[in-house]
Amino acid sequence: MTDPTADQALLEEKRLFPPPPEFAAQANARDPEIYARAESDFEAFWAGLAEELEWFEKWHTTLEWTPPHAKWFLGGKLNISVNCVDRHAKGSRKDKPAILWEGEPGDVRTLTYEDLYREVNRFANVLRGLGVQKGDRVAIYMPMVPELPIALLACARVGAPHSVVFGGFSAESLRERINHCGAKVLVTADGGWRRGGVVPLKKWADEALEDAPTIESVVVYERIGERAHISMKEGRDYWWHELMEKAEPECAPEPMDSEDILFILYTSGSTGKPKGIQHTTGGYLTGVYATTKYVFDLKEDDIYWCTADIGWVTGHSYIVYGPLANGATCVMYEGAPDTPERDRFWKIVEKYRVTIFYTAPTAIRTFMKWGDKFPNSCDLSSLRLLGSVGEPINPEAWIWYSSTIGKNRCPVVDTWWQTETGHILISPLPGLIATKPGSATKPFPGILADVVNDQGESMPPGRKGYLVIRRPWPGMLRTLWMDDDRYRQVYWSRFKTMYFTGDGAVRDEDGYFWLMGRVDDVMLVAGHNISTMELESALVEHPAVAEAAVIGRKHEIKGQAPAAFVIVREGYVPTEHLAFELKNFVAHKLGAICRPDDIIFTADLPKTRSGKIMRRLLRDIAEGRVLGDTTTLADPGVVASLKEKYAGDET
Ligand code: 6R9
Repeated sequence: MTDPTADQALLEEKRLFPPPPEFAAQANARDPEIYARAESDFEAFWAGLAEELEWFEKWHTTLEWTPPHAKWFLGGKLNISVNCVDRHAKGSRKDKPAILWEGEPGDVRTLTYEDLYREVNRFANVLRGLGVQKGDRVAIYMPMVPELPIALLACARVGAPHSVVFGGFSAESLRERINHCGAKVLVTADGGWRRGGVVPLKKWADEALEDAPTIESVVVYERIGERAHISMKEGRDYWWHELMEKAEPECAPEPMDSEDILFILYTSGSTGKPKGIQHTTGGYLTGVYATTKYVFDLKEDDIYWCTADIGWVTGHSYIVYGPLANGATCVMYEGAPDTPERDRFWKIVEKYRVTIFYTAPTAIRTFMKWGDKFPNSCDLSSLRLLGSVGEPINPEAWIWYSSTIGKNRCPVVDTWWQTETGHILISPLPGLIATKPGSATKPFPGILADVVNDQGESMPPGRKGYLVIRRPWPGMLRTLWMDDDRYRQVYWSRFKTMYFTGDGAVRDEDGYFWLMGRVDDVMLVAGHNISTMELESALVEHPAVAEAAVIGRKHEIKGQAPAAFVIVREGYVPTEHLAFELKNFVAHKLGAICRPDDIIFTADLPKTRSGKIMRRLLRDIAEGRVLGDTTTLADPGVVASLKEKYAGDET
């Protein structure tokens, strides 16, 4: 991780985008002093933000740090549903839309804060009626309908940690997660809509429950109706609407300790079973509230849309808790971006006059591939801020996003964070920080991030290392559910008092952070560290390339050799000649050492359902190994066809 030369290409990105003056003038964070203020006393900085929330009882101690365990706002009592719903519904935001929802088939619903209050209270009573008490776990397996955030908030109201399982996961993954957290109740739906078809959630849930002894009851929301063809099990399964009809309209919120668990969310580890990331109440809420306010510059009149699924942490923090804690109006969309047409997202932006739009690089690259005519045919003039999350965004995609979607008017915030971190840790504050395409820029105020070598020593600018966080932050995971040993081992064993992110990074002369992907995504080619991401960035700069995934495959002499899986843009033909040209293109751009040994053209790449390219599988394919676990793949068929290709027409 200490090769000084490998990262020059990224660091040569010199384009600088200062905050547009009219944006800067109105930004929530417009005083650069915010950084120095937070740095001089980070505990006081976070405490000041926590004070903007509603507490039943104030904390007596801001932070207790006994590495690797942190506690924030000790002694404080609050309820998150009160912060996200009651205080708006009981005040001036009563009639303000909280959720503007659009189903894939085109049906729409608007829930004001008062509506949300009513639904959350009722469902909280439903949960209590099913015997759910503070501390009991509730598993949630739902499509993107308003009842999903309602269920989360109702769990928070009664103090039951929720564990959301993404609706695209299999029965087996659902069962594994239910059993691991010992959930008492499952909330699901008869199905969801995806590209015009029905996602059979209840059917999969039934399969999962064949061997899930802790589940006592199942609540089923009716989204599909007849076409779902589901069966209800007497004494176990209840219809959402029937229980809601009978439920009392008011439910007293459980006074939660700051450190009581809010949720458990499973995330895949590089080895072994998924990890149950455990988040608590006071610190998490403070972190998501503050980052939403300052990174997304959220204002009273904004129409905010985060396109993630609530099954992922991005949806937890930036569809549900962060925006609602700020009293925002959020757009929520159920389905696919190309149903019925490839302009669906832009149609939604136009229709609801979305002002803040937050999506992932993989989506951005897909939109690029589809071509400009789709966004160009819609009125995107309402947009004022764009966000990106999930993986490093290559400069090409960043520029496309900024120009084609943002019309060079909107700041782009590239936000780095993890399920574990709970909220954004590295990102520009859009009114203060000049952005550079491909860089997440600077740590959020109060966050002390660093790039270190194996010995934990800070690396000078231009030298690659591991991204670590040197001091605790409010929304950090507290441990792994039922596995504190693994928590210590995964995050705190490499560097004892610094949080190990598992990501590689490099800082430039201006102190900007450039994320290099997971450290296991770094190739060692003839002794040189080369980031797969750097090669990918280079490849997508070629006009013929829509998307590229690069891995290091075993090589007798060089140790590892770069192999590139490439999707060509519409209008280009994948030929041997093009493969040759691409190899030269990369060699020319990054140096001969980076020249890919293999170019494999493909129509698609294996991605997790959250859109991350599964490089581990690509490595297995390139090295001819038996494929490991593919259960988290969005489309397992992609792997089979790639395997065939690699063996067949390697170029
Ligand atoms: C929020 C989320 C976390 C991993 C993280 C990193 C990658 C996320 C990124 C980014 C570069 C960004 N990642 N955002 N890399 N720039 N803006 O995605 O959480 O699913 O837990 O993934 O995603 O590698 O370590 P999660």
